[in-house]
Amino acid sequence: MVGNHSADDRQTPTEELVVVSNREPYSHAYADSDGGGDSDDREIEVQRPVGGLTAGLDPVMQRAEGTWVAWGDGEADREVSDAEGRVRVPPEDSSYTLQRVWLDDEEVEEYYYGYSNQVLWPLCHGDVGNITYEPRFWQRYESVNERFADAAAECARESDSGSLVWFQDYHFGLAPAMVRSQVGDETTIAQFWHIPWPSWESFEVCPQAHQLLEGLLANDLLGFHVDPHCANFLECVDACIEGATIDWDAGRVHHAGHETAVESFPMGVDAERIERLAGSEEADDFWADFRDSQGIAEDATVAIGVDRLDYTKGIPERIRAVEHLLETRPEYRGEFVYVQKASESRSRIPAYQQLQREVEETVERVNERFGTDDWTPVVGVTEMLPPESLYGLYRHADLGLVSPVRDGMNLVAKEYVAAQVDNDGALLLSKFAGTAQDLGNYAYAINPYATEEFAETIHEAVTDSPTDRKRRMRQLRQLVAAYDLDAWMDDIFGTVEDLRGEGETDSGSGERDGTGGIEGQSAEADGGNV
Ligand code: GDG
Repeated sequence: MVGNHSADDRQTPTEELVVVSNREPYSHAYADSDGGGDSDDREIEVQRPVGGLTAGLDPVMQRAEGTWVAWGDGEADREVSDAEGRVRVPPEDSSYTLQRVWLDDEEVEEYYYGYSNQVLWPLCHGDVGNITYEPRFWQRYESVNERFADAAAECARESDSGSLVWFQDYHFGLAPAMVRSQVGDETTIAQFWHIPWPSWESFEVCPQAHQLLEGLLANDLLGFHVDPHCANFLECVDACIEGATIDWDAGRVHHAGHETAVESFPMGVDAERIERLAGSEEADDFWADFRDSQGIAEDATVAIGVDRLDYTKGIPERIRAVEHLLETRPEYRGEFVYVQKASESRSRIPAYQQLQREVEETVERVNERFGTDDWTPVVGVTEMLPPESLYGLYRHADLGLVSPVRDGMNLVAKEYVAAQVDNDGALLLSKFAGTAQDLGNYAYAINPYATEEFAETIHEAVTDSPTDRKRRMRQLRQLVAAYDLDAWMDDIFGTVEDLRGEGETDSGSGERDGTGGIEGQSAEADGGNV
């Protein structure tokens, strides 16, 4: 297990690191974005990552001094980039290059809102009913993958010491093979797929199942959050790719003269930072103001849910469980408040508009049914909160309700745990979130569809003895702190290094270029099972 490390023993690839993601780590916007004034004299401000992977990778990129390839979607991005779309970041102390890829409106519509989010997203979450397929989506996905692949391959070719190209997520199902065809075996290609991989029974409905699997098998390392997603992927390769041989135990696929390692790395969060911010004065001040402004009584039992408004997150199911609790256990009326922090997401897509309406209607119904002049059972928050405020909400909420119907991991569950600096919260966690593989033993397990049981589990968590709740929370906090975001990255970089070692032994070359290793202590590539 990798964990509890200091800043000095973190791994940074010494070869050129090229990260490819859809979202960029820094975007540029006009300070007065009301559209007024001449763009020549308008002030430009930099927007930074607020959390999660992008914020976590930024310091790694600063140490590695590599290149980050991403869609330049900021309105002032072109103005600050050179003719090739490059800009040095971070702005105050530049240490790496952000290579922007420009996408026009049609490309965004068809590649991002189309194939990525109306085909692959529902497909991978096993929700085939929400798939909307159009041939133009696929054509655009292919051509945009080509654009990102060209940019990544060019960066890889510029390095004398070999490169590691690291793709993030489902927006790039074809790009690994496109890069491989340009750079050959000298470049290591890895990818992390942040969402689930479905069974073959679900995946085979995809018209491009074969092309996507071929694209991904060009990776040297393909990572998923948890073992069942790796097993599903191997099952799909077995069913669809003729001539591929699979080592099921080791998680290796041999195909077309190339080996791909398929392994799990359960992503973590920056637990130390969350704990620090959750315990800050700003977090307490936000909570006090929030409680006052929402009329939440000081002794109320508060539960929180934090999600993008997405149909995979089980938001209406959760509110219905709260409704059932209030219906069957009247003692909670006037005493229990559920805070739903939901940020708008992908709202150009009809399924997301429909979900938004459903959530609004469900909240309204529960509040009309049970609410009184001085008590609102369900409080909705839609604005994006700064990290201190979000962690303040987590810290002061008695219960964290995390009930996705399907989720690759779900970082909110881990953030809620990291923010429990007094060890006094309780986490209710869906069996269908990847996080359940890590935290399932100590969280209160729920099935989001089983409304009555879900409501009873809320009651159980509230009425359990404080000693039992604290015991569970202490265990959860240890797990979240031990395998944090840095440990996750170390684990991946360590595995890349091990694989390269294996490749060198296999080919008998012994040495590749003398600089192709990774600095720091070697991580144990154990798939991160904590
Ligand atoms: C995908 C996979 C996987 C939300 N509201 C605010 C805010 N957030 C942040 C949370 C959390 C993030 O958004 C949401 O992350 P999740 O992991 O819960 O979900 P997805 O966005 O669907 O992410 C998922 C993840 O990729 C990583 O691999 O876990 O399974 O679906 O970090 O904190 N942050 C701030 N203010 C808000 O109002 N600052």
